[in-house]
Amino acid sequence: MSTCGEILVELLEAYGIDTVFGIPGVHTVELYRGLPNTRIRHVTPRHEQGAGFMADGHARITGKPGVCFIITGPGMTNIATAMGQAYADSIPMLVISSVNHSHELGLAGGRLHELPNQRQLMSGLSAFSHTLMRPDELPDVLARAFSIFSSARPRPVHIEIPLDVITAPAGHLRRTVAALPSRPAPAPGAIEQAAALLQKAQNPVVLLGGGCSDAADDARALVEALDAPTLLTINAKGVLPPGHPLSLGSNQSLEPVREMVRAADVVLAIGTELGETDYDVVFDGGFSISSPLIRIDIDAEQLSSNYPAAIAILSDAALAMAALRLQLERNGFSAAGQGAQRVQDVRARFEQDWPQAFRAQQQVLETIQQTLPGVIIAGDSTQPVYSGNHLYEAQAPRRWFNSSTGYGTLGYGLPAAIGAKIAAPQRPVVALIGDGGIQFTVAELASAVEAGAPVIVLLWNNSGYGEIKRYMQNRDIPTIGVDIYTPDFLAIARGFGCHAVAPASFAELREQLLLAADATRPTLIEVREDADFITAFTPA
Ligand SMILES: Cc1ncc(C[n+]2csc(CCOP(=O)(O)OP(=O)(O)O)c2C)c(N)n1
Repeated sequence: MSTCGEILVELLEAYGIDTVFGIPGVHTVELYRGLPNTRIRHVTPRHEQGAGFMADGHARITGKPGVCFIITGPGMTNIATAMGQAYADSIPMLVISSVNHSHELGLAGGRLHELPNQRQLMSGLSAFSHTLMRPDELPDVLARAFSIFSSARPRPVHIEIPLDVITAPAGHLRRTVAALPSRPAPAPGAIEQAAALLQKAQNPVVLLGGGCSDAADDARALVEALDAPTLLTINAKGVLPPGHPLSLGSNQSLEPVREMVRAADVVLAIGTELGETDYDVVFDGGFSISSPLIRIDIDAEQLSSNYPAAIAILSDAALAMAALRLQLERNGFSAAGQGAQRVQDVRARFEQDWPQAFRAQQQVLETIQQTLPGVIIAGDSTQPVYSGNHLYEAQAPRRWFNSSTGYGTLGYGLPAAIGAKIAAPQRPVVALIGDGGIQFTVAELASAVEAGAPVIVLLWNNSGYGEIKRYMQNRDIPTIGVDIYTPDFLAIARGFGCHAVAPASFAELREQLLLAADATRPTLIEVREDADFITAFTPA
């Protein structure tokens, strides 16, 4: 008779899961018994944090949950950081772990991998964490998880299975997927109120967040109907196409943009938590909204956090934006036609003040985008990522994401890029990462080679924690702990079985990118901040 572990993988396949990231251990081997009976691919990272980041990168491309198989205890504490990043960025992730025998839970018996209360630890990092006490709970708990993934704000879900339950007979369980709820539609009255407010506005502003990633057409149609200057969070990059006349990019932290938001007579925020890492990357508390705020969000709690809403609409972003546009049309509304001009005026003011350091980094990013059309860039928390967050315009949603948002961890960029490449093998995928960040998860180069995921690692090497050093210098703090020893990354990458190059010009960078995009192995391209072709952009 099939065990609970075997039925679990059958059910995951039935829910459309095609990839699982995990490092097996004696506590999870029974999750693997049934895998060959499915078409699910197993990818082995070198650390559970890598598993979580890969699952996150995979989910950001597919929109489906990234799934991990993780051992009790150390496996779970290792993946906690990745769950924190996914939680903060609203990424669907399903973490299935083992836990000690059901009769041992909470007894502190000193069992292998035992944590005092693993579920309690994980419940702070997930939509919910459930201990499966009987195989019969399995279909319902999976239905709960996939209901969240399909129709609520996406978050990680953790399901832990005691060792005796993984092996318990479960052949009697139903193998079909549950009927999943559809996403909530907006209340008609709230849409009428919002339309009435927007129609009266002379200076509206629209703020689009990652919740609009799958609603680019509706978003574009709505902001054009409103003729409103529009800001995109970093996870919303690409919701408006590059060069769109109403787009102010992700520049919410720049003073001319903030002035414009303060001067707005109505602000419409959709699928955005209005959080610090998008609206206040300078950490000075300077972003504010003084006009009536209309919020649209799939998460009821979010509608009343950070900024109170005058009109709060609980809804899927696409459904609400389509309804709002229809209502404006019905009301015979046509916009004043000042939007593009307002955008141009504000852009002219902030573009003249770009920091000098942005120029070389912009050149690197433009070289990548022009050389590799359709590229996905998964970034870490490094200087060219910060400048790209301002400058880079993604061709489409889900093409630019990084860990400088939300939780803000280091070590994300490389494994997230591997997950993205596994999800979209036909696209070039670049990990944009610094010499500090890569040392957190560099061993995942081995996983990429093994998985046949030829990612391109663009390593920004400034021999230290550059951004933190700058931060210390600006505050007259001695620069302790930031000039770290950096190894020979080219030798390390080759040791892992990757190609490794250090271009000496932008022409060479282009050539290497093209070769890397066609390669069957990963390529590490090291760009040193002090290389001549980079410093050529810095004034003497
Ligand atoms: C897990 C974790 N530890 C520490 C930090 C603090 N931190 C943020 S950026 C940064 C510097 C990273 O250096 P590097 O990857 O070389 O990028 P650079 O700033 O030099 O461009 C540090 C230490 C963090 N964000 N996450």
